[in-house]
Amino acid sequence: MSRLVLLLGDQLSRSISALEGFDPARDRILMAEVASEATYVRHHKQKLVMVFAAMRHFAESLRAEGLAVEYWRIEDPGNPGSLDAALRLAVDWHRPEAVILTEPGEWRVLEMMRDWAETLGPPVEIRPDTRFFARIEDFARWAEGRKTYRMEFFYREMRRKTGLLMEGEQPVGGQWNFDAENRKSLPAGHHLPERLRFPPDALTREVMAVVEARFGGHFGSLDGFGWPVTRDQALEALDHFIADALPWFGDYQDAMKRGEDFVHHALLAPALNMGLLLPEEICRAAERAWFEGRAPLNAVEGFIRQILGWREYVRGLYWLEMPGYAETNALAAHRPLPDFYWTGRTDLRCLAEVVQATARNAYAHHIQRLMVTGNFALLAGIAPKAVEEWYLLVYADAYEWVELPNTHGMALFADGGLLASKPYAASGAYIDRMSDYCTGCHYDPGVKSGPKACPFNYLYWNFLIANEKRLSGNPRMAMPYRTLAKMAPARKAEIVAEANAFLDSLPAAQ
Ligand code: FAD
Ligand code: DLZ
Ligand code: SF4
Repeated sequence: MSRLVLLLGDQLSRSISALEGFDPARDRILMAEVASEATYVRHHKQKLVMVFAAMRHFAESLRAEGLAVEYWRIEDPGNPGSLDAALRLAVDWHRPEAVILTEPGEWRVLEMMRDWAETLGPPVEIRPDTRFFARIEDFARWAEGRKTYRMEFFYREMRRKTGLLMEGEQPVGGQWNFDAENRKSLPAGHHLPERLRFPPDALTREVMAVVEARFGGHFGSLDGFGWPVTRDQALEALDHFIADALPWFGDYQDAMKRGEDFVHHALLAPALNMGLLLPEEICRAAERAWFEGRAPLNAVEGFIRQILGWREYVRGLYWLEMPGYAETNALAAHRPLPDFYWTGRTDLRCLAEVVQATARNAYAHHIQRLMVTGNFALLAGIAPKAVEEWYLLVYADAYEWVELPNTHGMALFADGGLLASKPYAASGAYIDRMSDYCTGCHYDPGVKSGPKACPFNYLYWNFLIANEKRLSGNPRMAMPYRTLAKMAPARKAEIVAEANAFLDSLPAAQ
């Protein structure tokens, strides 16, 4: 039987389920760079280069193994323009007896696949994506009967299931979670590691030229592009992280510093989400570093929790709750996205730093995403759809299964608390404590009102006032609401007026 296997741009793993049982004598692989995937949101130019260059390198490696790969480059004359058109064309040409797919990372693509199953002609087999620790059904089983889902409990199940950092039934070190040790700000003079960048080879340079020519108006810059685009590079990036950054990952996980875009973060999510690395090999490498005394437990546990816990948890939640999940707007947030999310031009220094770093690298680390751009969007009441489009578009690691729960649930609380037990809302004091952004900012994090007041301060209290009915019953919000209750009505009115004047003065994105 001859089969046609479609591999998507984030399915670049040799062990992908769609390639199981592949018969080189009869079967064929289809890969297609298409405008519809490049523009359904106008991805950062570095993400486009990363995806297309990695797809081309992966196709080369499959061909080197002797597998038949039909490949559409984006600039090829007659490029079909969409995955749907590419697949229908290939089915017409080759008349395969079956089409084999691995389930995708986005609901909209799953719908496309389900349509193919009904309308394409040959039987279509959609296989589970076995690259994750938990199957979609495993998460659904865990979630069944629970009113809310909490990552910490899911994570413990995953530790037990995988044996990662376990001694029999007990967590190593006697604790599941060492987060209390992981909230340090960067001390002056702390040495940060030089990060590995991969100078683009000829193939990647060719892709860069094509992307600049065709998608030059997309967000971000290609200068200094250095993301891994092959498995070998991704493995090198993993080794480098484990040796040079992991030991301090825990301590400074939440720290932010001007001009330091990466701190001790892994920078592995783009390669991981495309399939160049597998989550299991990353976690085992980190675990080994602890066993061999090369990294402390607070760092290794904290890091493994991000992948074994958060990454698996948000995926499970996405597939359990979609498509309705994307439609909720629990805090009735409707403001447009301010223009500075695209330009980085704002006198709020923290936001300028993070947006400019995002344009430079297609990357910002978790606390920058959550507590700077995310926190601002939450406090300012920006419409979830606009914020979600921004996050899906600007980061090299963004695919909806992971971007949406993080943005909709964690940053914006738009799911009403399904993912997080309380909104991650914070005033300027948090940003001041965790970064050096406030030094030299036009505003002062210690000032509460007036022209020098940090906008995060009055936006924070305005957020609590605006959402009092929705949030004051949340036990984890009891403390700020007790403080608010003691506030004089005139002071509250002043906060609301100041916040609205500030928000109304922000130019909306075009
Ligand atoms: P590190 O901080 O070094 O963490 C190690 C790994 O853990 C990451 O590579 C990633 O695979 C995993 N991880 C860490 N936190 C999370 C998390 N909250 N959810 C899922 N995986 C996690 N991550 C994405 O992969 N794609 C996204 O589109 C994305 N969008 C986000 C949007 C918002 C608003 C927020 C707050 C977070 C988002 N994250 C996203 C999670 C996290 O910020 C990134 O995974 C991380 O910054 C990637 O950089 P790193 O590889 O250096 O990660
Ligand atoms: C992200 C992306 C981009 C930019 N381009 C392509 C492409 O041209 N062809 C392709 O097969 N995949 C691409 N991808 C990845 C898909 O968008 C991804 O498979 C879906 O978002 C599902 O996760
Ligand atoms: Fe951001 Fe406020 Fe600090 Fe300025 S003072 S950097 S706006 S937190």
